Amino acid sequence: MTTVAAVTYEHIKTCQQSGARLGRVHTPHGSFDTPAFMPVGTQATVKTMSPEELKEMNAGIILSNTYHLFLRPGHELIRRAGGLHKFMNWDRAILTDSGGFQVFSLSENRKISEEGVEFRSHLNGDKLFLSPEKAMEIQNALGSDIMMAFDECPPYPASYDYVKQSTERTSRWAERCLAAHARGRDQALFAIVQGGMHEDLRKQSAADLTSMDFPGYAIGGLSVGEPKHMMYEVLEYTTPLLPTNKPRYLMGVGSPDALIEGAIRGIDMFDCVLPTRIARNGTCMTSQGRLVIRNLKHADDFGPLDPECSCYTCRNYSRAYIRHLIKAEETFGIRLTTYHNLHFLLELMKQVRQAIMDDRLLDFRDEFFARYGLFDN
Ligand code: PRF
Ligand code: ZN
Repeated sequence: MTTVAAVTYEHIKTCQQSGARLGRVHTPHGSFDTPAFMPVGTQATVKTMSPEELKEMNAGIILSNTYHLFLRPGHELIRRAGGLHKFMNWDRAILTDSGGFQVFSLSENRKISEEGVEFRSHLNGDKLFLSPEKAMEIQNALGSDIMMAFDECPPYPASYDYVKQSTERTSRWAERCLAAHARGRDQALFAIVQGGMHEDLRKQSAADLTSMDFPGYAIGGLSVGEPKHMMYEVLEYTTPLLPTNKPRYLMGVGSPDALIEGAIRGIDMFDCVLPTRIARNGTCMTSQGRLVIRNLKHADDFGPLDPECSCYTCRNYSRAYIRHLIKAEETFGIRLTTYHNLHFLLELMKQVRQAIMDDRLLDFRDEFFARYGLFDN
């Protein structure tokens, strides 16, 4: 009898100029091309977008959150609904984060021990507990195609000793996740490499986790306040420690410059709330850089957000109209900016994949930055 892994990585080619990887990830809910960007649907919805709209812009996978769905509406309810795909009417791939990051960034009075994390709900103050076993139980109930191991993302800065203890615990937690994972046939469990900004700890973390043979590996603990050059440096020595025949996922990174720099360093998957979050205050990503639609200069501009964009928003609506909607706090305004920003990043990843295919990703980066600008986020 042969067991077929739930999620597999098909390598298509390596960029001769940069070492970036062009590939395809296969899941029980379809395949997606890599490097890929995953829109974030924290509460079982990508804020203001319907699944039909996400498909129209060619999203092949979205991310959702164990932490939020555990608190509300509860994973047992979603299990009864037939799983997260059915609950939210999304039939393409879903990756769920484990809660190991959100519990540290959102909850109060958290107490971390070898067993897990005790915390108070940011919604109603209830005392709750998450552990490797609980995170697996929740994600098994949600039925995501890719589940993430329960980890700790150490803050930045943190002492070497703290990061070392934390990273070793994350390895022990990964072992427990593997043991607790009950749906190996149709759900893949990815491990998360930690180790802060320390090369030896990243090496140890990658060695611990690769010896357990997960079907995919994430790099966590980056984009937590460190300077960008430091993140690129850590990626430079961490990505080569990961297996070449499995997907590599850089967690919580999604600014246009970091997507390109990450792909150059061998990353296959990314997620970030950035495009959807900034859209809701009227900031748009365009081929010429950031556009703040509230600015007075757009008040009587009847051209599109981005003259080079072919999205639904840019084909049909003007800057003047979108500015009016955003200022009037009309929901349709943030739907239009959200659609455009997601389309922009999904299209950027398509261009990145084409540049890998053509062995010119470094040239593409230089051309992109010359027009977009180098500013952060
Ligand atoms: N761990 C988990 N989720 C995450 C991170 C992490 O380190 C990050 C760090 N940028 C974002 N999301 N589980
Ligand atoms: Zn557009």
